[in-house]
Amino acid sequence: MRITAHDVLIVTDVQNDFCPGGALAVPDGDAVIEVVHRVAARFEHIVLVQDWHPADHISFASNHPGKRPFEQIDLPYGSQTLWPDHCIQGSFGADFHPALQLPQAELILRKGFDPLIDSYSVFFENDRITPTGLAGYLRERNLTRVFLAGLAYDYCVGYSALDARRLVLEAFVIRDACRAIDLSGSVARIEREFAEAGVALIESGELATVIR
Ligand code: VGL
Ligand code: ZN
Repeated sequence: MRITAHDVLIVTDVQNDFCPGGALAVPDGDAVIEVVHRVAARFEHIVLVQDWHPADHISFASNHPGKRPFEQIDLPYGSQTLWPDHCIQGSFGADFHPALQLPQAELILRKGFDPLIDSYSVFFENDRITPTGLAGYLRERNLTRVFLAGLAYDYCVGYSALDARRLVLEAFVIRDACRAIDLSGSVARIEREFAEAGVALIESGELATVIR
C-alpha cells in the first residue's frame, strides 16, 4: 500500500499508564512501540495523541463513592465505564512511554481534559458532539486518509476510526500496531462496528514492504 502526502499516522495514547506497570495497563501495550516506529518511517505526517485528565475527572471510579473501576454508570451524555485514575495531567503516567521516539510528529493533541466528560475518540468527546479540533486541523492541512495505531484498540483507537468515517475520512487501523483492553466483549463489538462503518483493518507489513 502506497502512502501519500495526504496520509497521516495517528499514534494514540502510548503513555506510561497504558503500558505494563501503569495504572490502566493494556496487556502487552508497550509492544506497539517497535511496530509504530517501523511504520512511522513511511509517513510524512504524524500526530501524537495524549490522554490528559484532571484529578477530578468524571471517568475515575475514585470520584464516585461506592463505585469500582470497570463498572458502568449513566451520565448525561450516555453510559460511561469507570476507570482507575490514569493519565493525570503532568504525572509520570501521562508521559509518553520513554521508548516512543517520534520527534518528527507535527502535532500533539490532548484529550479528556474537561472534568465532566470523557473522550475516547481523538475527534469527538464521548457525547459524540464536542469536537477536539483534530478534524479541522486535518481538513486545513488536506490530510484525508488516517492510519491509526496505539492504545487501546477497542477504545481510543476504535472510537477514533469510527469517527473518522463519520467525518468521511478514509480510515485504516493497523492491527498489529495496536493492543486491546478487551472488556466485556469490546473487541468483538468494535470490529462489528468497523465492518459496518467501512473501517479497514490492515497489518503493518502491508505498509512497511512498500517503498514510498
Ligand atoms: C482509553 C480508557 C480510558 C484509551 C483512555 O485511550 O483507549 N481508554 N481512557
Ligand atoms: Zn482516559
